[in-house]
Amino acid sequence: MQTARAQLISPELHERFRTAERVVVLTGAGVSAESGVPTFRGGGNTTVWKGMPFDVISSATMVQRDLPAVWEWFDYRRNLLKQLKPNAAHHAIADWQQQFPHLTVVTQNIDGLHQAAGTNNVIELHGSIWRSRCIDCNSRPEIPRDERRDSLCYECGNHLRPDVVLFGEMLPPGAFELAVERAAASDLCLVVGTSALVYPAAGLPEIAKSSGAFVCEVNPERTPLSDLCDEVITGKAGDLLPLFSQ
Ligand code: BV8
Repeated sequence: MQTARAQLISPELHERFRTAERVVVLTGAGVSAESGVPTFRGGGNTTVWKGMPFDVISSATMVQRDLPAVWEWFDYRRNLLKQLKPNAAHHAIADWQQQFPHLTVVTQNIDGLHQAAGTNNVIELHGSIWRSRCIDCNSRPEIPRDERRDSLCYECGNHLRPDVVLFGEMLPPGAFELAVERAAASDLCLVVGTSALVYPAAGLPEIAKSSGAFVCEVNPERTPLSDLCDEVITGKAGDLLPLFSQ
């Protein structure tokens, strides 16, 4: 009787997974879906907050126009996250640190669940919901889980904003460059739970592919990246990722 793994993961991917040295894992909201974190797009709908599509409330323009409204959106999501835990997909990825000499986890997620599962040196392309940033002196205070969030900077007294990358804003200095470097040096690139619509993050698998890496997508739905991939595994990350190391 063929094991579940054998049915879902090709002998070639299994061999690549067994022998890979340099692995890059790019994740999106889908890897946190089984933890209860709402995704942005799913079932054809796009997340709307108080009548605004998420890429409007999560935009640089909105910070200029109405910072309290932006905070209300991120405070709501942070309070949701407080009860949520990493799922089997986050834990599988964390365990891969023991298997691969060079594992780089690049995430678009701001939820901190990879780190909560024990993954080190996560490249947070879009920042973190657990940090604020001063709009003037750029200090980045952590937001304590169980205390009220400060709205003014301790250093200079100016307003704090969420330390996340909003639409129309540059990614954190060096983060994307490091992700590109690792993707270009990788021999296996796993793309997990992303609709691959937001750039420049969605451009990373192509960089890995054009540098010779084997690219595999894990997602219940096809994405604009599926045709580029050497292998597409259709299903939930929490069900599938633990199978890779079996
Ligand atoms: C910038 C933080 C440069 C805030 C986020 C090129 C072409 C077109 C547009 C652009 C381009 N270059 C730049 C742009 C503009 C824009 C962009 O890409 N727009 C898109 C909408 C077209 N990009 C930017 O603005 C970026 N900045 O380019 O700066 C610049 C700046 C100034 C001047 C000159 C140049 C900044 C983008 C970052 C924005 N911030 N997040 C917040 O969280 O609110 S983006 C946010 O949305 C997420 O971080 C993520 O990146 C994206 C959501 O995508 P996913 O994570 O993939 O989630 P989604 O719900 O869409 O999909 C979930 C998937 O999981 C689905 O496929 C589903 O099937 C799957 N799934 C569901 N369940 C499971 C599952 N998979 C596995 N298991 C499951 N159980």
